[in-house]
Amino acid sequence: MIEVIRLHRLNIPLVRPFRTSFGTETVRDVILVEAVSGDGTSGWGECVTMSWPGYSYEYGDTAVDVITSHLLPALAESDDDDPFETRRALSVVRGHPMAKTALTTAMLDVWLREQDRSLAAFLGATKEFVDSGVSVGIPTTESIPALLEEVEGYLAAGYQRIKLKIEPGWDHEPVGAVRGQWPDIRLQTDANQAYQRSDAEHLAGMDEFDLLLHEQPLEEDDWYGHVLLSEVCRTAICMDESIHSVASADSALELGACSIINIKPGRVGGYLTAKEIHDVAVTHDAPVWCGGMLETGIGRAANVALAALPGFTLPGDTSASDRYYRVDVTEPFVLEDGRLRVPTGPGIGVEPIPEVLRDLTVWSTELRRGCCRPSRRRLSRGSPRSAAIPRCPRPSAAWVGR
Ligand code: NPG
Repeated sequence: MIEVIRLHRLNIPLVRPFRTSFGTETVRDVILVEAVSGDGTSGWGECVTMSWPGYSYEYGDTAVDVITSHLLPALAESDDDDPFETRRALSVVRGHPMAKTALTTAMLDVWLREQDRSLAAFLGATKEFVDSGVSVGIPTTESIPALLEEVEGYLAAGYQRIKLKIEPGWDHEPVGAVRGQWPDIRLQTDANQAYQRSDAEHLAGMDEFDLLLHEQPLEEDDWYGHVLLSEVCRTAICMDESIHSVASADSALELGACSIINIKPGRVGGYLTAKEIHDVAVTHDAPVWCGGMLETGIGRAANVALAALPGFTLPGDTSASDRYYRVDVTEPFVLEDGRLRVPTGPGIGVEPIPEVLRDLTVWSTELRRGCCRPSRRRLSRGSPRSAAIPRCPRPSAAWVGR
């Protein structure tokens, strides 16, 4: 049984700013959840929230609040660590899939380690390596030569597919320039909801670049808009932000809103649901691929295990650690012939390097069964977020800060 939950909040500088249509990230504000069982086994999960609600409504502070004030109390009555039961118990909290994923992955990691079983085997992985793609942000200079130079570096490193972030004003020209320079590479775009239905013809103008897909061109709840766009564009439409569940994946494929799905465990509430979405897509004959959220080695390890399932037929945003970080929290993931090796050790197969974890941590807290009030905080470096840590609305529930 899980007796202790620790939250570790880290700030890790990115090797280069990552600009998307919703904002620019220069430092990854990441929360790692550590679950510790009665016999001292630790398991790890990564929370993929950003520090602000740009990609979704969740962000770091809401994740800390939801985990401490709502998710842990929801588990207070349960002494069953079975991952399906844990998911069921947490369903009383609506939404907040990233917070749920972080907590449930840490618990799943403990559960698997205690059975000496890998996450990859548990999910049904069939591959030893997964193909790596890379996501290329909008250059902060908006310079095409800078973009081409960055892409060239990734291709030289062996990446098997290039994804270009686009937005109105940064689309045809950069995409055409990359296609012009490399006529044969696998190339796709990601708009992060930056376009409108009225942009359909404009987007269809990129069909000539022979792209694998356009990812999430329209707002996440514009289902009909995506159906219309799928009819106008020859390029396949892929959904990311719109897909939150097995039902939404099934609906999107059934309605023709998209023909490809980007599966991100953090967006759908965990690895069990991510696997079930994969299974549904397979029944539709729809390819899926594994998205990325600038994960450290903790989240990356679990994503690579998922991407090793047979329906993941397109290269994912499963890049090497050095795409984002000079120093990763775990042993780094490195490209081997444009692929990453699937971890085979128990659980997620990796853990943080203690000194690196210590050096990058800006805040942490520990909760024990007994009450859900996170009473003690440690701030190893200045962090304004400490003030935002919530008071528990249900002080009698069963987790206590130390
Ligand atoms: O390789 O980890 C990665 C990042 C891939 O482009 C990527 N992620 O919209 O898919 C996305 C985007 C993202 C990054 C979204 C950070 C949210 C936060």
